[in-house]
Amino acid sequence: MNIKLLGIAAGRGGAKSGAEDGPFALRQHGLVERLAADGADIEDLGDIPGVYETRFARGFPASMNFLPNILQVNRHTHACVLGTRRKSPGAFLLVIGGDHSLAIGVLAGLSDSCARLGLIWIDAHPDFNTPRSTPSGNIHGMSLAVACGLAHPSLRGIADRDPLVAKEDVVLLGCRDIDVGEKRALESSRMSLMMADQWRANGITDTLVQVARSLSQRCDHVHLSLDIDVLDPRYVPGTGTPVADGLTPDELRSALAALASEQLVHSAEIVEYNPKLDENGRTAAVTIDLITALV
Ligand SMILES: [Mn+2]
Repeated sequence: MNIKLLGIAAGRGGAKSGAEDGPFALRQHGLVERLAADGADIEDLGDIPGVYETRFARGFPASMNFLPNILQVNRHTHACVLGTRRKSPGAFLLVIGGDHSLAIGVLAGLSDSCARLGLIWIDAHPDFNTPRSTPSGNIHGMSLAVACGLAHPSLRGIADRDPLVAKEDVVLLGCRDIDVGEKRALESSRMSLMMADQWRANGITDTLVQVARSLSQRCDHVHLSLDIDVLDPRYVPGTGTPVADGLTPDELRSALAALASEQLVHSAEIVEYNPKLDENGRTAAVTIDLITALV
């Protein structure tokens, strides 16, 4: 498979620092060599820098921490993703993060380069807050809302398209921690959502393959956004917002391998690996295993 690997060192979307070092750390742990050893034809596009400031920007709403920084990263990401898609439409775009705010720029670039985007969002959190509903002001908890045309106009102005994806073309899987405002917004949007326990009861692999098949029937590009906190923190201590009772690496790895064997997704991002919080590279090893299964 022809893979374009793009690191996005986004680190201002969450409360804890360290996610910006994720792409560098995954490369240090041998990600590129591992993919090449599996026979992938891989071009490493390098990293987009993700942290431009050291302090909270003044003059911006407290409900959107580091907004100028995050806008800059996502504008850069949008241009890079759009350019890569136009130059190499047949290649698999593999994005490594970085915190989940980077999804805004990735989805902006994908949306501007396809006719109809499909999105599978695998995450312990739906990231469906708006500046009005957010309890923390952290933009990594708003990325999906932005993509669906909610949230602040500035975050929605990056792509030509708004919303970046139609709500009926989004499926959320693996959620375990939903804020009150998110719950209300998800219900009124009639978003398709499966909590982690439901997903397991319905079969992790079968469900994921069915979801991807149905999206690929109506969308010309299907993207997977994978937040590693969907896994149980016992296996991935190196992530900023852990939630108990998650999936095991084996469950997710099998499901991703099934997706890959049918080539049902055309791009993916794997986010929220934080090397500062990792224990002896355990989380990096699991993350690299998942990425390898996916491509
Ligand atoms: Mn997330």
